[in-house]
Amino acid sequence: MILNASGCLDALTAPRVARSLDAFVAKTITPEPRPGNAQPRLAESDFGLLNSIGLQNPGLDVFYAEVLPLLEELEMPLWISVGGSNAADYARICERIGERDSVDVLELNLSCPNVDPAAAGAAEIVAACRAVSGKPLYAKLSPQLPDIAEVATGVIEAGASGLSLVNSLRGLVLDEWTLEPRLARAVGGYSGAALRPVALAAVFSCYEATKGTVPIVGMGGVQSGKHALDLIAAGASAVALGSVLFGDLEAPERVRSELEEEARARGFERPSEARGAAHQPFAA
Ligand code: RRO
Repeated sequence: MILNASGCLDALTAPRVARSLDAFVAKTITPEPRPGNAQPRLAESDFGLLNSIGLQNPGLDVFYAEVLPLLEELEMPLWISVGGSNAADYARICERIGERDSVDVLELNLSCPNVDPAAAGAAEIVAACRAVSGKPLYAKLSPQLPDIAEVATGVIEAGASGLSLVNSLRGLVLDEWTLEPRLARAVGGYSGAALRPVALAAVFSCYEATKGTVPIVGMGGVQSGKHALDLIAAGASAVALGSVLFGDLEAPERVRSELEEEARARGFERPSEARGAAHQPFAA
């Protein structure tokens, strides 16, 4: 299964790529509109991209009335990314958006690097959302958690159905001559090729901690079918493409066919058969 990472495609570009994705993941929404952070918000860096969008979004009401109907026209499974500053914010969005049949999954963004962290703990947010919605809930976690596997098992116990691993890393890029930060807010979310080993390690340890019992969307620097296969071997059941989409809208199609070839070349009939191949078998 190949998805886009939240925030890397908007409702207007989506129709150009939608057919090559198994589901469309929308940019994170919050209860109230947010203008986002000051410009500049994007800077290229070695091996990746730094962003400081700052959760820019039209807010729940406008999303529900104007953006969701556009996404529904894609006639494909929709994953809606949910944000907020406390558990009640997340639950409010899950309750409202969760009513729609077109919405397959609510992805709880517990890891935006560009806004102040949620005051509530991850498990508390998941439990509040579980209480108001029967939809699958995926917890999107930060690669900077001191022990991501511990948080992963906590959110699963609190009612999450799956994990999205990982969000961007905090990074900084300085102007070559002025030595000032290239982003208005200085530090931003760093994604791209350099995130690959970090994402692999997170998927690997969360798969191990959950004994392969929950679905995991792996993401971080995927640019080829081999990168996707690595994440699947580490434990991902699906792979999402992020920054690669900014430069290459053909990437999902290409990665899908490369992934099938790379899996076959290693004796797997389907990529899904390679899930967990990087692990020793679990003790019975
Ligand atoms: O909007 C952003 O600045 C942002 C978000 Br919500 C996120 O989850 N990850 C990211 O790198 N940027």
